[in-house]
Amino acid sequence: MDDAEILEGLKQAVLEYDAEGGTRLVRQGLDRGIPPLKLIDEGLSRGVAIIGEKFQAMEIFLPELMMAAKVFLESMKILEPVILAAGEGRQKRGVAVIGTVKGDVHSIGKDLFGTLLKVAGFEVHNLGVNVHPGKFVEKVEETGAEIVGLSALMTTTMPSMREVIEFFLSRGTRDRHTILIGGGPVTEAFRKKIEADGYGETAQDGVELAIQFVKQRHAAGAARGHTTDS
Ligand code: B12
Repeated sequence: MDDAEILEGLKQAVLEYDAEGGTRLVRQGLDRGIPPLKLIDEGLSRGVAIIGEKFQAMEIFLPELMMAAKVFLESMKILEPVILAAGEGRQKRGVAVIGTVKGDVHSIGKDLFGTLLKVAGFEVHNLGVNVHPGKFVEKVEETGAEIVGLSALMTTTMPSMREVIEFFLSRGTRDRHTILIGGGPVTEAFRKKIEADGYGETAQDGVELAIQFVKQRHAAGAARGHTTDS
């Protein structure tokens, strides 16, 4: 099997709800040296995108959606440690609190974002799914996180992202944190509308934004320190 066949096979494994076949192909792909993110983006994710369309067209229903998710989740059990190994020994870059917003139980993209943040050197506090806005504020205050990552996969739960921002505003701490948002239906226009700091189309885009924002904050902090000293 060549690389293209493995990637196509992964897509098919999701479409056929074949978790065993999926994990076998993931192992084969890793053995061949295919990067884990390529297995996700060009294999598994292509499958779930089609599953989403079929679900919307009512060709399949919730049980199938769950079985397709299982193929992804089982594959991630193998891929996550491999991805994390790439970040071992990296210098700590900052602290992040992430979660899927209230009313939404989709976890896969958010967890991938968390894994990639760890690889980049962030200490990550993953609050899970269906997270009440107050929980984000609580955890951020407890950990001193600079980055807050919010995920929403449904148009109906996107407004919960604004609620989180409002919780920070009501605490008077909005400016101390960088709020990043992402997930299927989220867009840059929506980011502007709710006044979040950054939108990542992919988890990797989000990590790059997080790195950039932390650098800017540190640079601004250093500049302020310099002004006070002189
Ligand atoms: C798998 C799946 C499920 C699984 C989730 C399992 C799990 N543990 O996550 C299960 C079966 C539980 C599920 C349930 C439901 N689902 Co569903 N689900 C999906 C599906 C097929 C794939 C989602 C996925 O995991 N994709 C793969 C990951 C990797 O992609 P991703 O999450 O988008 O993440 C990427 C980026 O968005 C980004 N990202 C994600 N989060 C963040 C955060 C930050 C900060 C950043 C920077 C980036 C980032 O990074 C990732 C890539 O690098 C989607 C279809 C779709 N096209 O999205 C429907 C979909 C999201 N589901 C849908 C629906 C309707 C439901 C249900 C309501 C169904 C029902 N009748 O019960 C329930 C929801 C219940 C609830 N209250 O939440 C609809 C939502 C429609 C809408 N209103 O907008 C979709 C779009 C399907 C459809 N086309 O109709 N679902």
